[in-house]
Amino acid sequence: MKDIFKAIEEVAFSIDSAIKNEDLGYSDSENSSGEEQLKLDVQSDKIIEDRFASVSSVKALVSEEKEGVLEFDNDGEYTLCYDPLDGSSLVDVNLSVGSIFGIYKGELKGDNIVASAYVVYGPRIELVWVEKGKAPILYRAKGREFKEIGEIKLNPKGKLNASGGTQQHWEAKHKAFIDGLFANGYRLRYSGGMVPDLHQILLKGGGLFSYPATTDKPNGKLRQLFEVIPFALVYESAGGSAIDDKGKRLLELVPSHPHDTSPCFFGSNSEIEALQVAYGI
Ligand code: P6P
Repeated sequence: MKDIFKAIEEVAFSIDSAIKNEDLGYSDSENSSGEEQLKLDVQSDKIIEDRFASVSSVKALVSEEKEGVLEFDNDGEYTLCYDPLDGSSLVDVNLSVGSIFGIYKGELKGDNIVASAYVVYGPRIELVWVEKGKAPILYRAKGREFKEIGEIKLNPKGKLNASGGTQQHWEAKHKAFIDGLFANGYRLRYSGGMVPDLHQILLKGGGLFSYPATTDKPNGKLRQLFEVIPFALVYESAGGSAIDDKGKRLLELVPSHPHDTSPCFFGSNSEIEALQVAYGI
């Protein structure tokens, strides 16, 4: 998978350049989830598609920005499922955004993810890469190269609380649980960008990221293949936990459609255990 890692390094610099220099306007199209696409969404997706067309170990691409599967004519063994620019609507207020990559072997489901990566486009470009069975590794851009910084390990208990979703649509048990964390001194850290919000918890001592089932989004908002399962591999590999609202490991999800979503909770073990008690799961 070294060829995949190298391609992700290269597209990270290209997308970062597009963020900093290209038009922020809306395109005249929608993605598969019916969301209006920014020109940056479309451009980031093309950067990834063009680069991975020459990665011989990748036989197909599935993008959050497009319907269907793009098959390549090669003997590759992996399928790359990716969100090219998650949280792209935050670019026009100069907040950090990210790209998310899930590398799958075989059927597209949680059990079959073999590696994942994400890139954070912020004051610095940072990249986290994880292979199943190993610890996540943090890399930081210096000039036009990524330098390895070290392994990421989640503390058993943290102090940050990233509580997603519209609060007026939270279920009562979720609101009571989140209010309880704040009553116990947890600090709100939520930008509306999944990548920087989850990255911050990983690097700043742990805590909880939650995007629950809500009355307006009963299956949650975040996509299983492109966002939820890749980050579940990162969090479990860092020593934390990642579950849905029924207590199922997110790495056991089996999407019935490539754009299926799931309620999701990522965090240090202490906070996930507290959630399980509060939810009775
Ligand atoms: P809400 C960005 O649009 C995104 O897909 C994720 O990056 C982020 O975690 C979530 O939506 C934010 O959603 O409903 O809390 O604004």
